[in-house]
Amino acid sequence: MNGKNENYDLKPSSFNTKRPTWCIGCGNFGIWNSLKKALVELKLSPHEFLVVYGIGCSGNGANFIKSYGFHALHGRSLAVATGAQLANHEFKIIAMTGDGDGVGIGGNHFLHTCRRNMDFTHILHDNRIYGLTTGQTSPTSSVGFRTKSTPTGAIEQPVNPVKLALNCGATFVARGYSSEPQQLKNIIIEAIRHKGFSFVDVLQPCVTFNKIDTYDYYNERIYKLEEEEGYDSGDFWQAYHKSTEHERIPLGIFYQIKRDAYHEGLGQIKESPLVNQDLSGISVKKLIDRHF
Ligand SMILES: Cc1ncc(C[n+]2csc(CCOP(=O)(O)OP(=O)(O)O)c2C)c(N)n1
Ligand code: SF4
Repeated sequence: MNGKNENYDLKPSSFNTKRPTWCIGCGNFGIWNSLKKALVELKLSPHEFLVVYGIGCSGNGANFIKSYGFHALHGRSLAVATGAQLANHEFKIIAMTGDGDGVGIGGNHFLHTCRRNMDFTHILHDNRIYGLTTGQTSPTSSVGFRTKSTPTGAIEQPVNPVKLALNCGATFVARGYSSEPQQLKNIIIEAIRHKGFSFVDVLQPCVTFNKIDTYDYYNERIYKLEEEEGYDSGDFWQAYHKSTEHERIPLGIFYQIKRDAYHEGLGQIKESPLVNQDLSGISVKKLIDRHF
C-alpha cells in the first residue's frame, strides 16, 4: 500500500503480542485473524497505523495487536479516532467497537462520523449482546431475546447497523462474518483503502452468552453479495433493499461511493496535516482575554 516498503517481510503473526483472553470459540478470533492478514496484504507495519478501541470484549483487542493503540472510554472510540485523524490525516486509523459500544452508548458519534465522512475505518464486532459485562441485551439484540437485563424478552426493535450507516450517509458500508475469514479479510482491505469513512459490521458469535445468534444460525442464512448476478454496490437503493433482508443474511460490500472526506473541506489542513505544521507562533491569549 505504501509503495516505499519493498522489503516488507511481516507475517500475520508479526502483529501478535500475547495470547488473547477471549473465550475459546469466540468470533473475535476470526476478526483478529482477518485483520492481521489484511494488514500484511496492505504491507502495513505496526508503526504505520493506529487502532482505537472502545470498552468490551472487542476492546480487549487493544492488548492483542502490535501497533499504535488507544483504549478509549466506552462509546468514545469514534470520537478519539476523529481527533487523531484531524491531527494527522495521512495516518491510517481503525476504530474497533462492540455493538453496545458502537451503536448504543456511542450511537451519536456513529451518526456524525458517517455523515462527516471521516477518513478512517470502523470495524463493529456485532455479537448482539454485551459480552464483557456477562450477557445483557444490546441495541442489536432481536425482539424477544431473553438475557439478564430482559428476563421476559427484549421489547425494543433492534438497530440494523448496515441500514443505519446507509441512512447516515456513510460512503463505504459492508457486512462480514467472523467465520468467513477470506471474504472478511478482503472487505477489511477495501475498507482501509477507501477514502472517507468505511464501516464494516461483523457478525461475531458470542459463544458464552448468546445462544440465539450462533454459528449454526448464521451458517444457515448467510450468502455473498459478490456472488449475486447484477449486484451494483454503487446503487444506493439496491444496497438499502439488501440491508433490510433478514431471513437470508447478505454479506459483502453493500455500498461504496466517492465523496470528499471531512479533512478535505478544512482549509487549515488541506495542504499539510496539522502535525506537520509550525504552530509555535500561534497564541490563543487574545481569544482567552476577550472571553474571561
Ligand atoms: C460509561 C460506561 N458505561 C458502562 C460501562 C460498562 N460496560 C463495559 S463494556 C459494556 C458493554 C459491552 O458490550 P459491547 O459494546 O457490545 O461489547 P462486547 O463486550 O460484546 O464486545 C458495558 C455496558 C462502562 N465501562 N462505561
Ligand atoms: S464473553 Fe462472548 S464476546 Fe466475550 S470473549 Fe467470551 S465469547 Fe467472546
